[in-house]
Amino acid sequence: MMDHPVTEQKSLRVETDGEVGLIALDNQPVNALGQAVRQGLLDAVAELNANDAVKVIAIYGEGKMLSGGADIREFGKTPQPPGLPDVLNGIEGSAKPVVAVIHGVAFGGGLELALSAHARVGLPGARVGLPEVTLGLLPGAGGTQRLPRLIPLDSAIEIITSGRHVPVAEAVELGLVDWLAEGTPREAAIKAARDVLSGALPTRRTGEISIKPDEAVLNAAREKLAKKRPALAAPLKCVDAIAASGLPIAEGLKAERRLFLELMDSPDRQGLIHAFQAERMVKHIPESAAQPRPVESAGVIGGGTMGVGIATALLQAGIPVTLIEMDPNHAKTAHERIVKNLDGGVKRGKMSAETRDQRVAMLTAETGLEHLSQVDVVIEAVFEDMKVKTGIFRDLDRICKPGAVLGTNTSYLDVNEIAAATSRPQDVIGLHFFSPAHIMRLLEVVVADKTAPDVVATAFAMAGKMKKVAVRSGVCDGFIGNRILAHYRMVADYMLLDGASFEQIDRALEDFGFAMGPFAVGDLAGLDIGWATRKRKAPTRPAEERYVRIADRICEQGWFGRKTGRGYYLYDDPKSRTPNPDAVAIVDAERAAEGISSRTFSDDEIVARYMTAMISEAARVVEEGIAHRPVDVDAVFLFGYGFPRHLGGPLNYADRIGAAALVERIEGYAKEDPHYWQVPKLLRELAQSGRSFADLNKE
Ligand code: T1G
Repeated sequence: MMDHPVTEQKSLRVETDGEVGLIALDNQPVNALGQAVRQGLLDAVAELNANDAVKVIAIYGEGKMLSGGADIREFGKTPQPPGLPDVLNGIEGSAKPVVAVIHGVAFGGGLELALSAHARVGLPGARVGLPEVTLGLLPGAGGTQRLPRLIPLDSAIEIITSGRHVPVAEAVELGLVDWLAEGTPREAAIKAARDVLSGALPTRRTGEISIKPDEAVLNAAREKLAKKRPALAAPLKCVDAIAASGLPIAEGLKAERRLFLELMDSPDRQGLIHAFQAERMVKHIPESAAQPRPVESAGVIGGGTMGVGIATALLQAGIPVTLIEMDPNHAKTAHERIVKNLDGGVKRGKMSAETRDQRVAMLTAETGLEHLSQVDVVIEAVFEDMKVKTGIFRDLDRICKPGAVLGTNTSYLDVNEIAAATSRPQDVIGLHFFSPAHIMRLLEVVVADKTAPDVVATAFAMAGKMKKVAVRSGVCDGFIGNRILAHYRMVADYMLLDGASFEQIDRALEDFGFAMGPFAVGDLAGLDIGWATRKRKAPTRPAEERYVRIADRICEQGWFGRKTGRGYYLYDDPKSRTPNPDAVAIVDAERAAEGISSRTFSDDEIVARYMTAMISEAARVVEEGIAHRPVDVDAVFLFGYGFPRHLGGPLNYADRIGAAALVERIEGYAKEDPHYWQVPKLLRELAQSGRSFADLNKE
């Protein structure tokens, strides 16, 4: 029952209920702790402390969660007082006891808010975490000082340096949350406040607890983090901040603030936050307003690696699947492989055993397309051959119910041509999954000329259910990712032919931040894939294009990489990566055949040429409207190609070099090869106007 609605404002509500003062955050969708919320909290705590009727204060969140933390959109801008540390110190310093209710999530500043309260209760299913390190930061509002005061040091270090989400039950076990409550957040807040008054719920100011962090534990953490690649600054600074929790709280908070501000200025913070925002910005597309069609059931055609992966991903999202294969044996094998994938999810703790059983029961593997007559979505994942695909789509046109979405998983074929094989091109769309499709998050949604807006919206809604990062792409050879990949792979081959070893090129790019260099990636994926693409493109390859035959020569030996035990490298010992001497000999022979006298490349030059090729083709992809914005290209490479997350994606990284410098670089390279190295129109425009790719994201 509400006694007095005292102050009501957009982002926070204060009321009293007898002796209980209630503060409700209400800044949807994530109760981000923006300026209005911070000011509201400070005023509310003061107001309730001045209200003699109030004996205890409880803070909770409206909507889905307590709070998702500081407002990320404020970063990099002039800080608006009051700062969050001051607000939280005000809560901890409250003369009257303060209890916080955690429901949904309490992440970053949201958890720090709870830590500054004098007690905490959690609702079932809640999660807590300090993910600042994943944004290139550290908990900057007391998290590094208060968490080690409440839970064991090694747990505090692990939670802060990993940024992982901690289930509320574990948080209770650790002593981070006092106990599990029930009811709505408001009910739990009133109950917890009353428990404080009765003495059932003990309270204490976290900052008044004194601890002596064990140096050996801190140093062990530092050693472990120093070995990580790429070596980012944030995790180590987290440990330095935690080390200061042995000081009195006011001094420890000063140390934390200094370290936080150092990270706030770092390029890693800019890149990681751009990556965080990219994952969300790409959901906003021209077709966002269209109403998605329901997806209650799906059909997958083809039980190969892709079909099995896609079917697994659909089942993981709770979407029943009918998988069609050519004959009962293939259907059975596909069924077994999908079940094995689901069992893997249980083993990795991603899925409970009962969920796994439910999902297996949602899988049917059949022969005959007529089984797909009632499904809402079909995803074709058969051999990459236009004749085969158009034949299947003609059959689907006859069999599937009106309004069924007809998707193709082709990785480069013309979706317009596939759509034209049906009488319903508006229902046809490209759904390019990345292998393994039940693990890789990227999904390129390829919009053909006649694809209906609600079909695009359906693809994005389905991708959301599958926890995929869907990126809208136009129709071209290779869509966004593979089209750009072809370019920087070609430049890597040019450098190989001109004198850099494939080992040096791989290492240079791994030192830059890629998990694997291009030649190692080729060996992993299978060199025959690129070989098939090059053969397909051969008839239309311009005569003046420089062509490197090294990869073809390696493939002609049947060396396709890991799957054949050798490619650029030897794989007798799966742990090592030894250059294949026969591949080195092929490189030497090709240089000799081309009359090339090898030159040396510095690692910096290797990275510069490789990245300039990636950026140039990415600029063309944006210029042609194949990608909706630069950030869409960034998302493709962050979520599908292992681009270093702290660099934020190819075009975010391009802004660090600057368009003018990139134009200059390309003009320099063009002196050696004017056909390949041409300045993209968009890049020249940005250079001339002084604008950036980031500016284009805002348009
Ligand atoms: N600030 C501003 N906007 C945010 C936000 C935040 N912290 N979190 C999410 N949004 C936006 C998001 O961009 C999207 O916008 C919408 O809210 C819904 O998000 C001092 C410095 C909380 C688990 O790192 O993990 O605190 O696309 O789609 O799936 O120490 O958002 O609709 O325009 O993700 O329900 C630390 C980040 C900040 C948490 C909700 N906090 N957020 O997931 O919704 S740094 C984080 C999340 C900090 C202090 C430090 C998730 C979520 P739009 P969504 P969701």
